[in-house]
Parts: sequence; C-alpha cells; structure tokens
Amino acid sequence: MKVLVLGGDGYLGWPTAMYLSDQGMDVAVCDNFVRRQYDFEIGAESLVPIASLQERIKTWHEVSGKSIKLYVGDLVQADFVYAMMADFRPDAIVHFGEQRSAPYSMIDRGHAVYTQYNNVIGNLNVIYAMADVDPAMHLVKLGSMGEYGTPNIDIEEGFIAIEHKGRRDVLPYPKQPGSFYHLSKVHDSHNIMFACKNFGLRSTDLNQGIVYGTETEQTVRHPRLATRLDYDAVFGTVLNRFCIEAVLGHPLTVYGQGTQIRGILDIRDTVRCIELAVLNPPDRGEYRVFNQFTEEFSVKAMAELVAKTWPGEARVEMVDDPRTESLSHYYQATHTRLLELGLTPHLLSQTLIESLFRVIEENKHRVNWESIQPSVNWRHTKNPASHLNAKLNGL
Ligand code: NAD
Ligand code: USQ
Repeated sequence: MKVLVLGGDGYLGWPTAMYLSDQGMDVAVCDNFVRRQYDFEIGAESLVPIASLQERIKTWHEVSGKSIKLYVGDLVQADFVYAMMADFRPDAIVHFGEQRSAPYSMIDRGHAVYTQYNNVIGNLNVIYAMADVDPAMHLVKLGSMGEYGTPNIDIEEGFIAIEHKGRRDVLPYPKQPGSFYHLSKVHDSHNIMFACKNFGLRSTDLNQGIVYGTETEQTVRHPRLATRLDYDAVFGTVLNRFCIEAVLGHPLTVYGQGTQIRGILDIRDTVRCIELAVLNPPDRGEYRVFNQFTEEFSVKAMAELVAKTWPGEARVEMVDDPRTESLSHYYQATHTRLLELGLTPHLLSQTLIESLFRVIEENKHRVNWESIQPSVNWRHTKNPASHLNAKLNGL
C-alpha cells in the first residue's frame, strides 16, 4: 500500500510516517518546513532537538532498511501538489500539513488570514489533485474535536439524527469552534464532504483530541528519529506543557479554573488510528467522521495528575484565561468507531507521564523560560507577536 503523509516533518507526521513504513507500507512524506519557520518567528524551539527531515529519512533507512520518499513543497502551490500526486500515486493520503495552533491563529488579522489561507487552500488543492489524478485515492484528513465546541448535548461522530417539524434527517453535527484555527478545520470538513459527494472521492475526517507524549516504538530507535516536543504558549499543548512545567519547577498554568473538559490521546494511539483508517477505507463517494481520542479530562484534573505523579515539588496555578472558551460545560463525546476497528488505547498512565518526565529531564537545559507565559489574548485584535505577520506571504 502506498501512503503519502502531508506535513511529514511535524510532531505527528514524522512518527506516523515511520510507523506506517514499519508496517510494510510504501511511504512518502511532504513538507514545506513552515513549522520550523514559526519557531524562528515566535522565538521558541522544540525542547527535544530534532534532526532535519533529510537526516531523519537517512537515519530511518540505516536503522530499519526501509526508504521514505521526500517531496519538499507547499500545499498551497497547486502545480506542486498535482505533480507530487501524479508522481507518487498513493492509495491513501494522510493530511497533517496545516497550521495547527489555535493561539497562533488568534495573534492578529494576519495570522488568522494566514491560517485559513494555508489550511483551506492547501486542502482544496489536495482534493482537486485527487479528483484529477485518481479519485479512488483515500484522503485521511486530520480534523479536531474542537470543531464541535462544547454544546449542551452529547457530541456524535460527525452526524446527528434530527427530527424537525415532523420530518427526520441525519445531518452534519453542528460546529461551534473556538478559534480561527479550529474554524479552518470546519471549513475543510465541509469542503471534503462536498467533494466526496460531487467528485465521488472517499475520505475519513479524524476529529482528533489533544495529543500527548513524544515517544513511539520508532522514535526511540535513534536520537535523530525523535519528534518535536513543544512547550511554548503558542504551540505547546496542555499536557505536554504541564509535564514540562512540573519538571522545571514552574507553576502549572491552568487557564481559568481549569473546569474546561477536553478529549486526549497518547501519540502511540494517533499512529495506530491512522493505520486503522488507512487499512479500512470508506466506499467511493463516502465521507465519514471518526472522533479520535481515548479519554476525557478537565484541565484541572490533568494538572493535578501531573503534579501528583512528578516526584518533586509541583504547584498548580490558576491564571487568567487568555481564551474565550466555556469554562463550565457539559461534555460527553462518542468515540466508538476506532475502537470498533480494533484500537486498544494507551491510557494516561503513570508510565507515559514518567516517559515524558524522563525525556524532559534530559533536555531541560534547552528551555526558554520566556516562551512559557501565555502571550496571545483571544480578545485582542493585536498581540505582541503581531509585528511579525508581514513575513507571512504578505497576506
Ligand atoms: P505540526 O505543526 O507539528 O506539523 C504540521 C506540519 O505540516 C509541519 O511540519 C508543517 O511544516 C507542515 N505544513 C504546514 N503547512 C504546510 C503547507 N502549506 N505545505 C506543506 N507542509 C505544511 O502539527 P502536528 O501537531 O503534527 O499536527 C498535525 C495535524 O494534526 C494538524 O492538522 C493538526 O491540526 C492535527 N491535530 C493535532 C493535534 C495535536 O495535539 N498536536 C491534535 C488534534 C489534531
Ligand atoms: N490550557 C491551559 N493551560 C495551558 C495550555 C492550555 O489551561 O498552559 C487549556 C486551554 O485553555 C484549553 C485546553 O487547555 O482549554 C487545551 O489547549 P491546548 O493548547 O492544549 O489545545 P488546543 O488549543 O485545543 O489545540 C490542540 C492542538 C490542535 C488540535 C486540538 C485538538 O494544538 O492542533 O486541533 O488540540 S482539540 O482540543 O480537541 O480541538
């Protein structure tokens, strides 16, 4: 099976590419390295040093004997996307290649426009290239649980049965996302659903929760195979940040009272979920949605668990929430479809946190303390990083 991983230099794309290669699939990766540019822009860096993508691919070949093909280019460039698809002709495309930070998209107008342009146009180019090169290809698209927001009813997997004025239908689940980044995922979902109907494409939209962890069976085989671990307030996600804050002796930065609830999953389950989606494609013309998370926690419960597990001193601090999000809300989200396909989840256990603690201990000398404090306020149309937006394609 041939699989093209878009965004293959990223936190999840690189471990997924190696994992699929290890399962015997013929893998190619594509990236334009813009994620490394965001680091230069905001003055942050992965806590774990990461090799260049070329070095990673070379090391993977040395370690496993398997090859991964590389396409360097930008998904918003249609010619590049068409040429890559026609050259590799994948059976499945795993699309991780988007700007994925909610805070980054809320810095100011320029970053909101950049995020939606990069994500929505890149995704449209992929859809059109599939339709023209080979509509039988399967698009496995990374969406987000945040597309749904926090409604006061159970969240279903993509669709909801509605009865209205005596008539019934099954309709896309209402979307109430909480950032211009999350909105870009909603726009992608709508575009993909329409393309499946219109061009007879097939797609799995994976509404993924927040991923934690850094080690997979493949990343640990050599230091040059490591994936990135972000902790800064723009790209660091909540559990990874809490673990790093605990090891550094920094208070664990719970936004608001920490009563907001989120779905989470281990990085090892991300790669397995992708494999399950790829191995079990939908029919031609079918658009399906899987909710990809394994457990639900309040942010406060995550902080308390990290603080309790870290053997040293750890203090949880409630800080003003820089976001506009519901802090007290109902949360019950269905997530059975990947379990039905055979996912056996890794739960947020001591083992994982301890593995994260070890990796962080080894790299803590690399920390940039300044990047930890929240720096993007949702209510401001201009945040301190605003002056940098001119560099982003002039948008
Ligand atoms: P990441 O930023 O580490 O990786 C994304 C990669 O895509 C980067 O290497 C970047 O350079 C590349 N990219 C971005 N725009 C591109 C373009 N126009 N052309 C080519 N390459 C481009 O992000 P990640 O954490 O690995 O997330 C991957 C995907 O999974 C994203 O779509 C994200 O929304 C989704 N997701 C992530 C999480 C999480 O917790 N990390 C949770 C849910 C969903
Ligand atoms: N939070 C804190 N303290 C922190 C950081 C975050 O309390 O130091 C809180 C936030 O207020 C939020 C929650 O933790 O309520 C999650 O924040 P996050 O930054 O970990 O996650 P989010 O912005 O939602 O985005 C991340 C990924 C994104 C993915 C999404 C999945 O960056 O790519 O789509 O998780 S989901 O949350 O399910 O939409």
